[in-house]
Amino acid sequence: MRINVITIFPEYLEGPLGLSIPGRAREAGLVNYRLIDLREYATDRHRTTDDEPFGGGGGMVMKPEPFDAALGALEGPGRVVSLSPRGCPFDHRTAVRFALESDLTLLCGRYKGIDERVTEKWVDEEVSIGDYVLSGGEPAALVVIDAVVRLLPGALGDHDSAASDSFYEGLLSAPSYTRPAEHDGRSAPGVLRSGDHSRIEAWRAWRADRATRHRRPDLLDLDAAD
Ligand code: 6GU
Repeated sequence: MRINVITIFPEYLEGPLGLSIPGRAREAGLVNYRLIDLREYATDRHRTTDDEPFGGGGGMVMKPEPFDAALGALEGPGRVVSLSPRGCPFDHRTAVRFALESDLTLLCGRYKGIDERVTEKWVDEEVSIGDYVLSGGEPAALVVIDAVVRLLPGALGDHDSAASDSFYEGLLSAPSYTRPAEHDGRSAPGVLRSGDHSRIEAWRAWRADRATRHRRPDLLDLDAAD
C-alpha cells in the first residue's frame, strides 16, 4: 500500500511513522509513506499556502493552487481523503475500507480549512477523528495511518491481535491483565489463569458487553440498526 500525505509540516509525521507498527510495516515492505511538503507547490516567493477567507471572519483558508499542483503531480493518488473537523466520523469500518485501497492520499488542512474547490475537484471523502478542533489535520493523519496500517496482513506480530481489539466485533474489548498474578493487593481474575479457553472466552464476552453497555451504549444501538 502507498500512503501519500500532503501537509505543510512533513516533519510532524516523519518521526512517528518510523516507530512502532507503522514503522515496522514500512520496514516489512507492507506500506510506503510519501510525505509531500505543500510549500514546495506554492508559486510565490514567500511560498504562501494560506489566505484570508472570502466573506471575512477569523482564521485563514488554505489556498487552492498549491493543493491542485501537489495532487496533479501524484501519478495515482488513489482514494483522496481530507482531514477536517467537518468530516464524517472516522471509525473502525472506515479504517478497514481504507486498508483495502492500494493508494491513499491524505490532505492535512490547517486554520479554517482548505478552499472548497479543492475538495470538490479531488476529495473522495472528508473524515474527522472526533468532536473537537485540532490546529491541523496532521495528528489526525497519524491516527488514520496507524489505524489503517495495523490492519494490513502481516503488520501485527504474533502477540498483537487485531481480532481482540476494541471495535473489531463492534464492542469495546474486555480488560487485560499480565504477570504478576497478584499486584498491590489485587489479583488478576482466576478464570484468565485457569487454562479453560471456553470459560476465558465467556468471561471476555461478558466483560466486553458490560464495558460497552456502561461506556458506549451507542455502539449497541448502532449494531441493532445495521
Ligand atoms: Cl481530521 N482535523 C482537524 N483540524 N480537527 C479535527 C479533526 C481533523 N478531527 C477532529 N478535529
